[in-house]
Order: sequence, then C-alpha cells, then structure tokens
Amino acid sequence: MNLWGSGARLACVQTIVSTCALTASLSVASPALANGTVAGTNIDNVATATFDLPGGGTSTISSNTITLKVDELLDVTVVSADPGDVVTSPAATNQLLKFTVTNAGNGNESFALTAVDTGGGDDFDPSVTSVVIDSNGNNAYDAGIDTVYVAGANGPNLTPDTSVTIFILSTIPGGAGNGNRGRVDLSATAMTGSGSPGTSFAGLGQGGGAAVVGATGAQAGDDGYYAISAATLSLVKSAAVTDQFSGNQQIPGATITYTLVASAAGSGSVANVQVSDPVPAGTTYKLNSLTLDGGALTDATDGDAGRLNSNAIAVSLGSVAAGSSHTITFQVLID
Ligand SMILES: [Ca+2]
Ligand SMILES: [Ca+2]
Ligand SMILES: [Ca+2]
Ligand SMILES: [Ca+2]
Repeated sequence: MNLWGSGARLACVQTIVSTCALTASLSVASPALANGTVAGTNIDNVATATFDLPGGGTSTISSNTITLKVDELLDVTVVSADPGDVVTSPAATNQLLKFTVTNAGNGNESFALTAVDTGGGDDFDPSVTSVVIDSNGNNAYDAGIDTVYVAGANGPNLTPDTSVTIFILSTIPGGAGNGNRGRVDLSATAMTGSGSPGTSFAGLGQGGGAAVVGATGAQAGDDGYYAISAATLSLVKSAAVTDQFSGNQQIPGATITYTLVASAAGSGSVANVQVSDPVPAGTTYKLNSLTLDGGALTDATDGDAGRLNSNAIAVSLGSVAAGSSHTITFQVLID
C-alpha cells in the first residue's frame, strides 16, 4: 500500500482550496519493517495551501489533521529447516525435524501449531511424540530446556519479522523399510484469526485497530521427511604370517593368511555383495585355502560361494543384512 498517496488523497478531499499549492507531510512514529509499518502506528497528515494576498505577500493555511491508525496484518510462513531428508532407522525414537516459523505480519502475534503425521503419498507414518519450541533461541534442540508446545497454552508469540525454530520429535515405525520415507506436516495459524485474505477482525489488532488476514491467510505449513538409511558395506582386510620355522617372519616359504571381513551397517540390507581379491605378486595361492565364515570353499566355479578366477579369489555373499558380517580367509605362500 502506498501510504503517502493515500494520505495525500484524503487530505485533498478534506481541504477546500482555490489555488492549490498542495503539499503533504507524513509522519510515522515507528520505523518501517520489512513487513510494513508496525500495527497501531498513527499516520498523521496535514495539507497546506499558500496564496497571494491582495496587498502583496503570501499567506499559508493548514488543513485539519487526518490521523489514521495502521491496522495489523496477520501473516505467517513455515519452512522446513532441514537441508534434506533426516536419515533415521526403524524404531528410532526422538527423531528430529526442524522448521522455521516466521511472523510475516506487522504486529505481535501468537501462533497455534499443528503437526500431522498421517499424510499419504509417502512410505510410512512417523509417530509425532512432541512439538518443541526452541525457547532459548540457539537453533538446537535442548531436551528439558526448550519448551514443549501445548496446544492452546503456549503458542510461540513473535514480534513482527522474527522467527522461531520448531522441533518435531517422532518415533519411527519398526516396520519401515530400507529407503522408505515418512512425512510430517507442520502448520502455524495466527491465534487472532485466519481465513481468506482481507478478512477483518475489528478491534483485535495490535494498538486497537483491526486485525486483517494477509495474503498468507494467516496460516502456513511445510513438510519435513524422515528417510530410512540405506545399509552401508565396509570391507576390512588383515593378514597374519606363519613361517616354516614356527615363527612370524615374512620370508620365502612363509604362509600369509588374509582375512576379509565384510560388514553391513545401518538398516535393511546390501544386495548382491561380491568380494574379490587378487593373489599378490610375489606370492602363490595355496590351493583350496578359501573359507567363508569358517567353512571351506572350493576353488572351482561350482555350487558354493567361492572360486579362484584369473589368480584372484572371488566370493559371492548375496544379500548382507545390516548388523551382520561375513569373514573370508585365504592363504598364499611367499615365493
Ligand atoms: Ca496480533
Ligand atoms: Ca505418511
Ligand atoms: Ca534450543
Ligand atoms: Ca567353489
């Protein structure tokens, strides 16, 4: 809204002048914010007219003063504050989503919060256990310090242009599968009122004017997602040397036993795991020394999981479940 233009137009209507050398003055007590002049601010406007006197010289008269009180616009924004899906695992508790709620209006306002965890279009429903206000303003969740939101009791009160971080804590269902995503929707609604933009609540605005629903409808929301982490695979190799003199010297004729441990972490499973290891130069593979989880494997390509191909051992582990591991060993002789 162009306050200057509006004020000047009103002054012209109120002031009868013949020769109109019209000027307008506008005084605003409070500085304008990004969201507009603070609700309750008086906008005073006085027009003046200057005219020539018959005997020479000029005179100036002033109009009456028009004072308009700025009403309160009710506007809010809600934005997910997580950089992406929050990685979690089945049955995990107190899993955090972060949102930023901003008072986009021009007056102090309290906001009611609603978290919905049953939305469709995703893979599972998280179970929201609490909505927490970052009451110490450090943008981090502090259990026992930050304020647990209670509907109707302690909705965050925000001055114009200010934001607060809201945390959603959820329990993840135990049956959620690897790669699944689950959503929580957080909405914030101005407690003075909401509805179609332009809806007015007389006398409820800051400073005694009206509270008027702004372009956001005085209600906003956003989604945050949990994602069940993909399982990760690690492969750790070690070696033990036994020489022909019952010692551990790395001398020609000594045996090196290599041990490979493949482990899956996270949740779900890692599919089609194939482990291979070339027989090192300067060594000779000890025939049929290959084992998997303590059981012997043949070097032939046959029904078991292991084989020797092109002077490299290869073992097919198939699907490896998170939290499990497989141990492969084979032996070489130092040439
Ligand atoms: Ca208000
Ligand atoms: Ca859902
Ligand atoms: Ca905090
Ligand atoms: Ca085999």
